[in-house]
Amino acid sequence: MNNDKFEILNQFDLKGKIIGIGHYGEGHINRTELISTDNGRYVLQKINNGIFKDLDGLMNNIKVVTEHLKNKGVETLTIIPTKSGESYLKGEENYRLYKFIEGCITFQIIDDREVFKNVGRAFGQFQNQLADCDAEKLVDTIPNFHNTPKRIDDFIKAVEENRSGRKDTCQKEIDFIMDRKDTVSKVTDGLKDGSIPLRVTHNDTKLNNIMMDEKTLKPRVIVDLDTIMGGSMLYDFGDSIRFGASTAAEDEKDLSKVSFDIDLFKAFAEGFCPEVKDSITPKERELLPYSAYLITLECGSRFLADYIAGDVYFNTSYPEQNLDRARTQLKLAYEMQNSFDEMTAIIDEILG
Ligand code: ADP
Ligand code: GN1
Ligand code: MG
Repeated sequence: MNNDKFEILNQFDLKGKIIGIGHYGEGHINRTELISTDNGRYVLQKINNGIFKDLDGLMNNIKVVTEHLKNKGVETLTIIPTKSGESYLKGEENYRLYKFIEGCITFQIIDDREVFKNVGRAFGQFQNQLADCDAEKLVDTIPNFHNTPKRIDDFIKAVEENRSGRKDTCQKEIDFIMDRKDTVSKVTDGLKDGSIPLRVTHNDTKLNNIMMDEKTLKPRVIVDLDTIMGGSMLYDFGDSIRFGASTAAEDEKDLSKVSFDIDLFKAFAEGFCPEVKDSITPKERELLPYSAYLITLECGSRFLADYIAGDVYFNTSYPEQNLDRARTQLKLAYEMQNSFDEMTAIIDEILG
């Protein structure tokens, strides 16, 4: 049954006899499998080459970043090379193998503010650990990844093309985004005028991309390094809030359960802000609350665009999942937009 997998695994420098292969994790992009052997566990990923166009560049980014982190004594992903010494297996399908990080769990949802504060601290520290990583060595694995005005243009195109024919089932959601299309350029403007520095950022800081120690529930390893590239600190802050400061799962169908939890926002900011207080610019600080709204609206528009395009980008497990995801994001964005003053007061309280 798994003969193909055995053939793939056989090409990696993997120790031990394979005793189990099973689907793993909740990622939306790659296909991830847990490989058990009689000599340790591994994670095999089919890298999504529809989305990532420059796999040599992408794997080189991961090598640069993981070596940078290891040199600082920071626990990170370990790439298991192929038998011929490559960082991934090239072909029509492309695979990579990581050591499995043992003793950890990830959360899809969180309600413990102490735990989330620690996540904020970990992402703030991650930012500092990468501050002296040379951005010139990194390629843009997805150009314009968080260029929100461009994302909105792409969304408008998807609506116009209406490839799935589903446009009429989500007119309310389309209108919500269209009403806000002129609110999305503050970060790209700041990057252009220099008030927001380009940093090496993770760009996909959702809660299930940070491995938490299963006993202490403290953050241990930040994973999913595919989108590490030049970006803004605000992307990382905003994306963490988008996913972690929600009271419900990203694809919750019952919107009455979904809301923006300002206490969780505060908890994350209490962890994150003190870590970056020496490097944050006034503009970045001013836009922390806005970044939560921006990245949430951006993500909502990406989910809705994908729903309308026929589920071609994000992994889905049922037909309406991208629409459900879009709806939670739009509700959160709405609530965040109404909480700017409260969020700003919290940031002021923390940073003085
Ligand atoms: P995707 O890009 O599809 O989100 P990820 O690289 O984030 O793929 O992997 C999916 C999930 O698998 C992660 O959210 C994490 O929970 C788990 N995971 C990834 N790498 C490892 C690893 N080396 N050890 C243990 N778990 C991992
Ligand atoms: C994807 O890869 P994953 O599942 O950690 C996506 C993010 C989105 C997120 C929404 C490369 O993250 O940008 O914010 O889904 N990653 C990519 O849950 O597009
Ligand atoms: Mg992931």
